[in-house]
Amino acid sequence: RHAFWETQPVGQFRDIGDTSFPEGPIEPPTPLSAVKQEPYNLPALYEWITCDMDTEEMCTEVYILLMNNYVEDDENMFRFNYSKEFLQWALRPPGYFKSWHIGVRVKSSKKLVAFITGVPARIRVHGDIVSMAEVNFLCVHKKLRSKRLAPVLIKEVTRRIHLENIWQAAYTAGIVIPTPIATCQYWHRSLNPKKLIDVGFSRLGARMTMSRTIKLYKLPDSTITPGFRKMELRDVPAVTRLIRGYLSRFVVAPDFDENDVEHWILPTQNVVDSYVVESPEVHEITDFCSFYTLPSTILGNPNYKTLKAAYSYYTVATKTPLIQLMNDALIVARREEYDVFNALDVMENESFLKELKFGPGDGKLHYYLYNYRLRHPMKPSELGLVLL
Ligand code: NHW
Ligand code: EN5
Repeated sequence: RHAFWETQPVGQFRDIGDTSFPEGPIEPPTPLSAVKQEPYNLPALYEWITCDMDTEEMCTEVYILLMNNYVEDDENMFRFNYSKEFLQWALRPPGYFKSWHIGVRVKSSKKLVAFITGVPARIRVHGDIVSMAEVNFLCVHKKLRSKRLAPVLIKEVTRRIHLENIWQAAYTAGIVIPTPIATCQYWHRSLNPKKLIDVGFSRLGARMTMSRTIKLYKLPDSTITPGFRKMELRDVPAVTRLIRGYLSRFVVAPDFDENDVEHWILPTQNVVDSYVVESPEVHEITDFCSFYTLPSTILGNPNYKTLKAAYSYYTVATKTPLIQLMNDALIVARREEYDVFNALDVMENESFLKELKFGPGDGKLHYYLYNYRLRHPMKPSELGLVLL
């Protein structure tokens, strides 16, 4: 069934429910000298490259490969269109390795036809902080699909991660492979319902007219929570304290320090947006919310080219009711002309989704760990990790 994944140190379907395995690494690390020193073989027409994401040229090549060949929904109506600025942000966090940004070119034409990446992260699983790679942006050009190139890319990124003495990884996918640690549901909150309906992202509900639908999703022009403002550099220590305290409740979550928060949470124009609540009385940061920007290309629509989507990222509410904080996030997203606000049912998100008029999407997101076994699969609400 899974000729490749059955050979890998991941939980196997046949072992589900078997609690005799201990939690933790499936295989021990090997000495670095035992890690293969040469890249895996590619078919003769292709060659490996390490992508220098500092250069505009390389970023543009990667951007174009993904724009034309990355993830689509099940009916091929939309395709993720990560921006160049987003890719630079996602791929160059504190301590990143350039050698983990891997491309495949056609030798003769030098055309980029495949890509895979890792970035380093400390991820806590129950009580253990594990050095991992977050693997993302696996992509093979549409014309080279089903030739078993993906397993070669995965083995090569694994090899280069091992060379940095890292032996575990976390990743997400829309497909089921051996074996998810959690399966999450995508939810969508319409901000621009007319466009969403026009492009086939959503449908007019039963007994609903367009004008009733627009009214249903209408939001106020300004936020409601006193002291709600964009996060600034000076907020990093307070936001780090909030997020560390909050994430400690979940079974799997990143172990963020101030450098990580500065990179991953501090606003970056058109990439990630974060808002804090500064209590007007004592000037203390009591809450924050964040979302990242990931547009999708609308495939084959004569009137619209892109769907502007915000994805809920990390949110911590200690004083403001979570529903009110997220409603303010919706208000700023609408004001900044996002068409839709997406969220997974991770962390405490279930508690606001229905009330704030999110509806379940047709997509699921499965979470995976490489070379780390969990004794029990998790509920989405036990997950404190959002991957891009
Ligand atoms: S998920 C998004 C993945 N990308 C896309 O869906 C883009 C559009 N599709 C494509 O480009 C986020 C191709 O269809 C791809 C597969 C390249 C997906 N994860 O070459 P073959 C991520 O980037 C397995 C894992 O013939 P293809 C996360 C598949 O099950 N495995 O297929 C990435 C089969 O193996 P099996 C996937 O369609 C995490 C084999 O590939 C997969 O031409 C990567 C078939 O290969 C997926 N999304 O190319 C794992 N899709 O055993 C990281 C297919 O079933 C692991 N496959 O026979 C950790 C590594 C680091 C460890 C460090 C210690
Ligand atoms: C992770 N780093 O399927 C990368 N998206 O629901 C891998 N559906 O947008 C992630 N099909 O339901 C891969 N509209 C997994 C995600 C792949 C992309 C994907 C889904 C998630 C999605 C939309 C459009 C469906 C178009 C036809 C959807 C319904 C919205 C509606 C709004 C009003 C209230 C009810 C729901």
